[in-house]
Amino acid sequence: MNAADHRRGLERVSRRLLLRRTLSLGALSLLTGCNLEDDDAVDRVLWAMSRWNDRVQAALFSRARMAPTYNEADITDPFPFNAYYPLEQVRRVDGDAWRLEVSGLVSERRAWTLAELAALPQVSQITRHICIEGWSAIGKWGGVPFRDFLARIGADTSARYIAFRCADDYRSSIDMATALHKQTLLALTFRDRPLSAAYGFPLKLRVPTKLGFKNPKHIVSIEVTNVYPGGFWEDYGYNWFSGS
Ligand SMILES: Nc1nc2c(c(=O)[nH]1)N[C@H]1C(S)=C(S)[C@@H](COP(=O)(O)O)O[C@H]1N2
Ligand SMILES: [Mo]
Repeated sequence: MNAADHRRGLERVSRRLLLRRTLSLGALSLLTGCNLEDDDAVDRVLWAMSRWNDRVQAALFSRARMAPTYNEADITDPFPFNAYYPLEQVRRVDGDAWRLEVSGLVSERRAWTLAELAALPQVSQITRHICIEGWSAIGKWGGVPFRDFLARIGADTSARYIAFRCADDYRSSIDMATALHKQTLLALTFRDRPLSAAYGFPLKLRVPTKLGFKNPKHIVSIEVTNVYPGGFWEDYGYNWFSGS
């Protein structure tokens, strides 16, 4: 994966924007009810995602709306790797030295070790990861429900954003409603084993209600903030909300 490929995906979406300027409310059902195996349907979802502004999308977002879940037999094997660099350049994070920094609008600003995170109550779920480039894959991620973690650090849940920084200098950010969504996980495992380096060891955010680029891997810091944080692809012009 490189910047040029991502640019092409973005250009394709904007071309569609020029071709079809009206969006029926029926497109809303595409966001939740479409067959994601169907490339055209996925394209329409991507197009719809880019069409709406973040405010409208946030208003439509329902904390109660769940992303579909799947069975063990549905898991895509091998699961695809993607990053803004090739597989050979994946960061090898030292799990013992690694710390998760927590800052911003929280009552407990301190660093967490991997062992401390692993000691928190864990859940797992099998969901579909959808990349803006037009592929999707089903995976099983386990970890700490992000809303439980936010409660533990005493996050101000009236704040607007959560910003993530990663060991490979990737960045992303999500809205508070998505952060509090039941299926949003601070993931430590993939298929019941610690995340491998390629999939984001030691920690990634798994957000099944958002596109793949809003699932940061190799997280090193979390900040709760009211200042719009943007992100790596967000700053290139990818729609910030990019979800359902
Ligand atoms: N740290 C980091 N996280 C990242 C990326 C990245 O380049 N660096 N790429 C994003 C994109 S575009 C996708 S599709 C997914 C790919 O995750 P995977 O390798 O587990 O399939 O990671 C997302 N999170
Ligand atoms: Mo992606």
